[in-house]
Amino acid sequence: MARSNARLVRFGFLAALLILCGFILSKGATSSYSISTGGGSAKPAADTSNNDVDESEKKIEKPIDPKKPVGNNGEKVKATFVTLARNRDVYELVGSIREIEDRFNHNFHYDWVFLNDEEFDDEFKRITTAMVTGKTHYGTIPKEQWGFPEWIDTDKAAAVRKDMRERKIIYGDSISYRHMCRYESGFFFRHPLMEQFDYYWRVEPGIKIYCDIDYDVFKYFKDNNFAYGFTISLPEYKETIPTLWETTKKFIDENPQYVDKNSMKDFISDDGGSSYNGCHFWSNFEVGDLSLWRSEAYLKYFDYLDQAGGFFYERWGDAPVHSIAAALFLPRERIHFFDDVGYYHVPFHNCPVDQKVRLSHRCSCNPKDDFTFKGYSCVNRYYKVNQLKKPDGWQQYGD
Ligand SMILES: Nc1nc2c(ncn2[C@@H]2O[C@H](COP(=O)(O)OP(=O)(O)O)[C@@H](O)[C@H]2O)c(=O)[nH]1
Ligand SMILES: [Mg+2]
Repeated sequence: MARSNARLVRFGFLAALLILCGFILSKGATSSYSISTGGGSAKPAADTSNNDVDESEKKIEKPIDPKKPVGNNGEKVKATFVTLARNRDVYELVGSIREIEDRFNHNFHYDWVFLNDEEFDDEFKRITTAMVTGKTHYGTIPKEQWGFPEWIDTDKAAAVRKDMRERKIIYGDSISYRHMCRYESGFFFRHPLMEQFDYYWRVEPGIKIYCDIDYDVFKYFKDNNFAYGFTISLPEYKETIPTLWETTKKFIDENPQYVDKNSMKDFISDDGGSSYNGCHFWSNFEVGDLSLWRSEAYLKYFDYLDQAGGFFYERWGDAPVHSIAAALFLPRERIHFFDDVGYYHVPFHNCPVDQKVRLSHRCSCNPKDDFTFKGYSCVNRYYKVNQLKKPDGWQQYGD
C-alpha cells in the first residue's frame, strides 16, 4: 500500500514536472523584442506560443503569382518607370533597378521604359530585363529630338560652351548634357513607348531607395489626384539659367490663362514673381502624371523656351524647367513631397527624420545625412508656403 502510494506521489511529481516544462517551453526559449513604431506596419515579434494550431490553419499557402500585383487589389494603374541611359550605364543602372524592385516593384510589377539616343545593345537589354519584374521596353530617340534645332546658331552655342568651360560651370562645356536636358524637358513623354501610360516614375543610374514602399505609389497618385512628386529640392546654379525666368515671365504675360489661380508661385519666387529664387525639384527622381507634360500649357511653354534657345545658349536644366511649370500650371495641392521613401542621388540624401517612419518602413539611412531641413534645402520653403507642419524633431537635423 505504502509502495503504491509512493509510486503515486512519484507519478504525480513527474506529471507536475512535465506540465511545468511544457509551460516553460510554450513561452519560448528565446526572448522576443518588438518596437512600437506607431506606424502600425512593423512586423509583430514571432509568436512561438501557439502549438495548438487549428487544423484548418495548417493548409499550405499557394505560391503567389509573381506577376500578380499585391497591395493594390490587382488594380493596376497605367504607369511605368522610365530611364534615359547609355549602354555603358548598364552596371550603374542595375543597382538602381535592384533598389526599386526590392523596395517597391517586386510587389507591383510595373513596366519599365528605357530610352537612348543610340540603339540599346543586347547586353543592356539582357541585364535589365532580368532585373525588372514588369515588362521592359527599349526605345531609340529620333535624331531631331537629340540634336541642334535648325534655328540654333551653333557657333554661338560653341562660344557659350567655351566660356562655361573656362568658368568651370558643371557640365557647362557638354553638348550631350544639353541634349539630355532638352529631351527630358520636352520629349520623353511623347515617345511612342510612353503613349500607353498615364503616370511615370523617373529613375537614374546610381540612386538608392532607403525605405520600403508598401503601397502602390501610382494608385496613391491617381486616388489623390497628384500630378508631380519629389524627394529633394534645392536652388539651381544661377549661371546655368541667366534668362530662364525672364523668358518664363514673357510667356506668362502672353498666356496668363495657364497660371493656376492656386499655383505654388510663392515656392519659386520670394518677391511675388519678379525674380526666380532658383528653387527646383531635383528631377533625377520624379513621379508624375504625364498629362501635365502633355497639356497645352506645358507644350506651348516648352516650345517657347526651345525657340528662345536657352538649352544651348545657356544650360537650362530639365529640373528648373519642370519645376517652374509644375509650380505655375498646377494647383499647389497636386504637388506631393515624398517624406517616406528615402532617396539618394549623389551628393544628397533624403532620409526621413521621423523615427516612426524610418522604423516602420525599414529605412537603411542615417537621419543625420538628411538634406530635407538643411538651410540650403528648398523643402523648408515648401513646408512654409503650404503651411505644413514639419515632422517631430526636425530641428535636430537642420543646420
Ligand atoms: N542616352 C543617353 N543618356 C544620357 C546621356 N547623358 C546623360 N544621360 C542620362 O540622363 C540622366 C542624367 O544624366 P546624369 O549623368 O546622371 O546627370 P546628373 O545626374 O545631372 O549628374 C541619366 O539617366 C543618364 O543616364 C547621353 O548622352 N545619352
Ligand atoms: Mg544622375
